Amino acid sequence: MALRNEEDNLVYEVHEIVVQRVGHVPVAKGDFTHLSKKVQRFVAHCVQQFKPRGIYICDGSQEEADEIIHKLLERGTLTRLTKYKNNYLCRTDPEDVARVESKTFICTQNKYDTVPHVREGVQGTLGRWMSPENMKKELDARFPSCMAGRMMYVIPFSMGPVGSPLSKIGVQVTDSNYVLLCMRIMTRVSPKVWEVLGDGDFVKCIHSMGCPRPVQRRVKNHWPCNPEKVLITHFPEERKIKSFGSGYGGNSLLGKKCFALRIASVIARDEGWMAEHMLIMSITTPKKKEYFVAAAFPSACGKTNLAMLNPGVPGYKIQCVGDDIAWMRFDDSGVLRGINPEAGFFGVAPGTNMKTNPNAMLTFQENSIFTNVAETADGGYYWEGLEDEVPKGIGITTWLGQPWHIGHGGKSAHPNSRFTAPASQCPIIHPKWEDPKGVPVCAIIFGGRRPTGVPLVIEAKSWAHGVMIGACVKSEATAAAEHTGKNIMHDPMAMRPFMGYNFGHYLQHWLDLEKPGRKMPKIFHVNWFRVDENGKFLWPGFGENIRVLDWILRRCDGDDSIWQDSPIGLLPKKGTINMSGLSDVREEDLFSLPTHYWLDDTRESRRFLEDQVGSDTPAIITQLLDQQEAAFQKLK
Ligand code: GTP
Ligand code: SPV
Ligand code: MN
Repeated sequence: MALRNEEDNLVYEVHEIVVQRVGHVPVAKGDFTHLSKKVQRFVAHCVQQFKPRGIYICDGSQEEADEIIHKLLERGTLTRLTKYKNNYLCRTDPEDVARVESKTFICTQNKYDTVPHVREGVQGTLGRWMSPENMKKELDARFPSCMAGRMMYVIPFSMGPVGSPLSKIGVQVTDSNYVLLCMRIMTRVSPKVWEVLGDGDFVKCIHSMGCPRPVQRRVKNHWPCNPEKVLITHFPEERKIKSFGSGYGGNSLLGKKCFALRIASVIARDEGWMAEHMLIMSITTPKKKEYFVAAAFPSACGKTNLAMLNPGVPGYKIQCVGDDIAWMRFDDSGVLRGINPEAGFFGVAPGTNMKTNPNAMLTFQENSIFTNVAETADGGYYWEGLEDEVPKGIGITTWLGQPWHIGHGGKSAHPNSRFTAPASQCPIIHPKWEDPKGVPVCAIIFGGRRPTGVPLVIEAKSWAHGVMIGACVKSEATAAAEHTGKNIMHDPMAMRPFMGYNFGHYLQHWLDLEKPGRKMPKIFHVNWFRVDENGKFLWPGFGENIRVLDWILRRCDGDDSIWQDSPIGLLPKKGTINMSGLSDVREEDLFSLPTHYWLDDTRESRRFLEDQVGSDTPAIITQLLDQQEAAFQKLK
């Protein structure tokens, strides 16, 4: 049918289009019939259960992003940061600002597939298990009709380069368009994913803010969520994730911690590889030799900063492969090769500035989303650490929307406020960061925030000893998740919140990776956070960490003149870490091993493993701790 005006010119051509429907629910965008049968079944099941008002099948295009951003600006969920190109500020409901570990569960038929046999009477901290039957009750109290009145977005995404043999595919449904925008940055969202998937299996990712219309609670900051009913649950056997009530990063961007660590660690165990909470970086030395290292630090302990380090010593070149998650496997020639399964950075904002991390700053000048940071009167972002990088005296609005200025008490940005930025925009992103084969990893570095006792760097004496060191990783608690516990917390392998299966089995999996013919990476432990008697950091950190990396790489090259033995591992011989140009570094204090501290620490770590991993602890780990204790006993 054609509509004509008086002069008989064609005004509109009107086509008869049939709106696709799944049940009664219209498909607002995309072609449902083009999805594989498995995806159709998954989506149809979600529609039936969650009762959205429409289905929006995402294609990852820029037009799609523009449309969603426009909608969110209009609604007030996003504010344009006019100082930059295509940068946005988002303020969440103040009750939804971090991962919620106490509401994060793994469901398997057998409890001990998920959690270790803890000592009797002990509350386990390495993973939370719930039986599928009990979980079903919890889910039934949340998910039916949870998307009423809202659009359901269907997001096809690849963790790792689309089509790479090391990559895995997920499909996320969500009723949050903020989550969609962040997933587009953090993962690879594209129709090519459907092609690569064919009729294959995918990780089923289900996310709802848990706030159907008409809303039952007062919505703050245009951020409908449901803090009382948050639940993040994983079914590793079915490769399925269900997350309810929160829109915050690790709770809602399901490709990240839920898939790339918890589900993937189970797949990795089954297939003989590793899914780890690690950065991957390349270091080219003044001699022009390139090395790749991976490093595991607990949340908010310095991975992003190390991955993008700006060297304090001339002659080194750093390139970034990934800042949070590494998937690694030994290739046919016995070399450990790693990829970064993500496509973006979800980085801690406070502390980031042109001195500490210029490469991160340059990454998020455009196409980025800032969550729970403060805003300057000239349309810029602001957080603690940017004091010297904004116009003097500028007016600031806090993350809670209050007027504020530098020197005012309290914090302007939430301590766990974050930037979400495309990795491709990082000025030092490695040319091989998307290489499907991955990069060869020669060293694995553990670390944490250890204010006392722990030296700047330690080298493990063997692979098994390195696994023990990893199992004993501890750190001061940070704002990355809600915490009720002690100040120094165990975070073995920096994986405590992200374990997908029994931690004892996980340690055994690590030990079993050592096989004849494999070039096992050397394992190290670093600590940038030791403080003096006044609580001041003993080590300048950030760009100066290159000095420690340099020592580590010389050890990887087999330099035997730079180490000395100690009960906890190999330490640098005095004078073998380049300290030139650094004033007032108290080397003695940085490297001291107080006997009483270490006797206590060793016993405490063994006790932790006995309590928390119990009979699932591999015997070699306990033996190594016994040896360590005996060595310190002799020194007493
Ligand atoms: P997640 O994204 O939560 O996994 O954190 P992360 O491990 O990537 O930590 P990130 O690099 O974002 O650093 C967290 C905080 O530690 C920031 O406030 C940094 O400024 C601070 N930090 C990082 N590296 C150093 C360092 O070498 N020395 C000191 N003193 N602080 C550091
Ligand atoms: C972490 O806590 O380690 C993070 C942030 O990287 S989140 O994605 O929220 O888990
Ligand atoms: Mn992290």
